[in-house]
Amino acid sequence: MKPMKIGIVCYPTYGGSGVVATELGMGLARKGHQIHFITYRQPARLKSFQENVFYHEVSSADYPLFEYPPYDTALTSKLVDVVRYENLDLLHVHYAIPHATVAYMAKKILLTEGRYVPTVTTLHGTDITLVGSNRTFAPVVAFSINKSDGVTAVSDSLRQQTFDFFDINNEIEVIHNFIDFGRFKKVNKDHFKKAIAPDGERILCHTSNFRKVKRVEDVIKVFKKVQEAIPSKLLLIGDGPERQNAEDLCRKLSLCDDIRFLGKQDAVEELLAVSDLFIMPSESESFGLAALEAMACEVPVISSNIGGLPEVNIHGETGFLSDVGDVDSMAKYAIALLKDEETLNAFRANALKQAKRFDIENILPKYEAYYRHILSTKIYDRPEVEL
Ligand code: GMT
Repeated sequence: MKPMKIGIVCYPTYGGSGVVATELGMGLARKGHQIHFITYRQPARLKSFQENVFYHEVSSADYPLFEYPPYDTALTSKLVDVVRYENLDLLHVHYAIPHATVAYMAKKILLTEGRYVPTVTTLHGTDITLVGSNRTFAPVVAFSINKSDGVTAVSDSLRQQTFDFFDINNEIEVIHNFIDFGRFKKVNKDHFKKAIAPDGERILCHTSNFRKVKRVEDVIKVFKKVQEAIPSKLLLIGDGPERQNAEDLCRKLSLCDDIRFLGKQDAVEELLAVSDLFIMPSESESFGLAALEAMACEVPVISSNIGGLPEVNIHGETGFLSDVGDVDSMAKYAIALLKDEETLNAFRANALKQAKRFDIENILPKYEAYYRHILSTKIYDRPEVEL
């Protein structure tokens, strides 16, 4: 089949949506498609040269008159330019705000030149849940979703939430997050394990951007209870607004010797490889990519039961699910797993088996098929053309 030329717009940070967008683009490029990333900074995971991958930086003019640089306008102009000159078949934008809105504007501009570039929007969660608490964005988000040629959500839960929060008259296809087993797999890092846990302590792990929704303090409270029952260490990977509060709590609970704040790490898989248990007590999580990364490295997960987490972490098989904030229950499950090697090993195997369902090799063809489906829609069936 003919390779496609696809423009990808995302937030280029370490966040899950940027990771998914970048890994998706790189995976599609490996399959021969031509991928153009259009972002304000080189995506964190787009490090080295790769065939079929192009990067276009968006820089917004900073005139003294403007209090805020007009990023949306700059991005629109860049999209128009790249679609025109690279002859893109389709734009895939990650996040409704502002990307789907901007893509709509670019589409309308290109239509005045007689060129129709279909847009696909992927919803990742915060664009939907944030608006759940700030209704002023709702008209723009709903409009942008309804005007996308295709919409995907990263979990069944997020799809349902989108219909619940907004007035949506478009279809939403669920295409789950995915994992690259070429990178995320259990490898032998025994020397590393010895350095972190010299007396054979269990190793618990949490990775996030330390936003309030991640409830990092709950991770520490769970760890405190686990440590009272089983000698253990805790690795906290990532950084963000709640880091100071988390450090303060460690000091208050006298846990500083057993908790390591590692900051942002590129090789998360090496830390997961030495971990026995992953803790994700989030109060909002549309999928939980970090949990999937842990499971791919054979690490069972103790998580909250909100959002898309039950689609990833299977209660009593790959780990356990508890209500948000129920640290007693999370600690009880963690101890049950960590105290028994046989049970832990069974859960490790189940975690890997479940992660395999989300292998990038299975998910990439879903995106390809979805793009081809969107591209096959006849021009006169597209509502934009009459507007
Ligand atoms: O979790 C974050 O704070 C980052 C956020 C993002 O927008 O980059 O992640 C969201 O998208 C990921 C990829 O689809 C999902 O796996 C995360 O669950 C989701 N985060 C939330 O819903 C809080």
